[in-house]
Amino acid sequence: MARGRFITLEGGEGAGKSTQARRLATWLAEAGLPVLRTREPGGSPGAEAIRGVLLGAGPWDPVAETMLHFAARREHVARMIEPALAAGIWVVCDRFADSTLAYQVAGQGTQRAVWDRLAAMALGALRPDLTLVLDIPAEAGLARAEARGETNRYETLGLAFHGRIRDAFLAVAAAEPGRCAVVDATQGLEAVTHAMRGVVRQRLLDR
Ligand code: Z5A
Repeated sequence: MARGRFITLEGGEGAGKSTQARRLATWLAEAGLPVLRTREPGGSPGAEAIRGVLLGAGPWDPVAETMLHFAARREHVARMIEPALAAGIWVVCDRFADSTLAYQVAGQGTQRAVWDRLAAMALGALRPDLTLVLDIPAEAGLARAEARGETNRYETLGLAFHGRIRDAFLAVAAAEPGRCAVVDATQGLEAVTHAMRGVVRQRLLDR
């Protein structure tokens, strides 16, 4: 049986990741592929419990927060993502390890070496086959998230913080063009969906 493909969606607040992850998973399922849509932090019972701690409490020491994200991720990878991929299921994940690089390393000042060590322990050789970086200026993304009405503690960290997050995602995409594709998330919903489908077709389906 062919291994499933692993697609992650990354980007700042309000970029449209959750909306587009739903659309992408539905589109792949309609094409006849078995699909698991999931999210981080969370995606398995233990990781969802850690999500509650991460979003509800704080502020955390940056290294402790980085470790909590990787603890949740390890649980998610071991119990959900790896078994799904091994069973031939395509996995669409709303945020993954690049978010820790953006939020905890670029945003909160955790050393990159800490991320490298935790990623090696939690992920082994696992890497996404494709990462779609939904790019939007921080101000516009925060405005969308605020208009939706719910906010969590990350959304209150200010424009300069969220600007660093955006730059970090763009830096990851520039450093790993084979894995990542940047999609202009300031476009309307349909245009973003269309652009993402084009990338998935070209990079994964037509090969
Ligand atoms: N975090 C971290 O620090 N480290 C990590 O390693 C990980 C995460 C994995 C999880 O929160 C938080 O955890 C996250 C980073 C941190 N920070 N925050 N906040 P979450 O899961 O609750 O939130 P999120 O991941 O940031 O998602 P979001 O704010 O909900 O944004 P989104 O998923 O990108 O957008 P959306 O929900 O699809 O859309 C937001 C609104 O915009 C909604 O009303 C849509 O209808 C609207 N929208 C979406 N696309 C468009 C377009 N194209 N045009 C117009 N309106 C649109």
